[in-house]
Amino acid sequence: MNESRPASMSAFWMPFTNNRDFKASPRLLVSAEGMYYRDVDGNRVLDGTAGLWCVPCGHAQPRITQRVSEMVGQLDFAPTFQMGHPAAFDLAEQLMEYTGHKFGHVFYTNSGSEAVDTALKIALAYHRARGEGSRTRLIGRERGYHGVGFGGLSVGGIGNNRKSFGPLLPGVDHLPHTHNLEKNAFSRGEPDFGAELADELERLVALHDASTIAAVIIEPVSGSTGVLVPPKGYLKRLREICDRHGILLIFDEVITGFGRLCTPFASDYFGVEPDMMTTAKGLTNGVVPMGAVFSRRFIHDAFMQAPPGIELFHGYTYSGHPLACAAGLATLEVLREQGIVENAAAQQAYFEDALHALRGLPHVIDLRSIGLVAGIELAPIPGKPGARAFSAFKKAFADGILIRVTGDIIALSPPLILDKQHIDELFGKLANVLQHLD
Ligand code: PXG
Repeated sequence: MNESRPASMSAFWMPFTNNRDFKASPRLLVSAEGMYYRDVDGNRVLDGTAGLWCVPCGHAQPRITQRVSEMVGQLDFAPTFQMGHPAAFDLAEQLMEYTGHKFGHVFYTNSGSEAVDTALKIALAYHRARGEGSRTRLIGRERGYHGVGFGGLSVGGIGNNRKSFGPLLPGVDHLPHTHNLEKNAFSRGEPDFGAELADELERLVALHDASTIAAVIIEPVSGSTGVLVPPKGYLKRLREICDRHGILLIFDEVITGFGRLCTPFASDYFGVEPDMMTTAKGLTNGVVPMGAVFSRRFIHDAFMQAPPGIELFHGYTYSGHPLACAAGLATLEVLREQGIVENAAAQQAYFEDALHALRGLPHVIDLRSIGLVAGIELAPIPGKPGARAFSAFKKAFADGILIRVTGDIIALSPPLILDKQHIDELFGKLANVLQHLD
């Protein structure tokens, strides 16, 4: 293993990174195991973010590592266009089982962004296949994050992600976001206020007419934009309005899927069933890139009415890559056999209490939590949005904890294998960081 510093950092154009700042004072990780990373100087760093929300079962999980190693020696690559390999079919069946057979089919991608674009394309093609080709409008939500493809960007609602790349897809509209600090600050779980914001969908239906609307896509809990938990009753109302008007409801569960809310999926937590669900990240425990779109049977059925031939002109070279399938199968085994989601549920109250104990520390204007996700909103430094949280991120890393920041919000989403000591370490060190922030 190469644990030395790279000779040059110039060539790698880093994603979503302040490249000049990073390269002036880099943070380099060289190994990982369980709840911890190790950096290039040999320091242990507690992973407060499960990588980028993608390692529910912890790092270097032995079963997953072993299965991927076996597969790479057995079948390094196999096409899935007019060909197949057993693991791709086995994983799909296992995923149907893990989601309680609420879905009938799964389409593989390599990332969350591709899963989102795939789901949007399936929604459009589904309506066309049924003779409702006028349903072309896609509806997202302000502050939503659905990856970085042109489809996901268009339905997404984060200004900085969109502003440099227009024109985006035409015929897109957005629901308002649900964040309301005046009414909902310091909520545990779903906030009380804001279910009626779902009725904005009725307003968009009145404006555009249902016959032009294909789908609504939302994150059940918004992650990247800073942990926005849906108000009580909001998602149920959205589901009802979609049903009333024949609009498909897509849940983007890229971060909420595979246990993050202490239930297998957010749809289980909220008791609301989407028509399609996009996933990635925890699907393979982050070990091999993979995304997947889950679809209810009636959607797939509509495509199977077409004359014989290719039913969906869509797919990726690496859809159902053998290594990703091996990682996915092993991840499901680990989730089931090692009670990973059950452990998350057992730690949840302690985690939530530890979070809310930060109330009163300097700059903290909100604490919010659901499952094993926590959001800590800081008052911005006037005229320098994001600077305070970014400084917290750097101090935290220097103190041995990895946190994520977006704007002036800190997001925590640790691996689900954590125990009380990890929670104490994470929040203890974070409190210290907050106490010493400018
Ligand atoms: N949908 C959602 C809801 C996501 O959170 C994507 C789609 C895109 O997935 P890919 O695999 O294409 O990146 C995401 C990704 C963060 C963070 O720290 C979140 C994501 C990615 C990187 C950082 O909040 N989510």
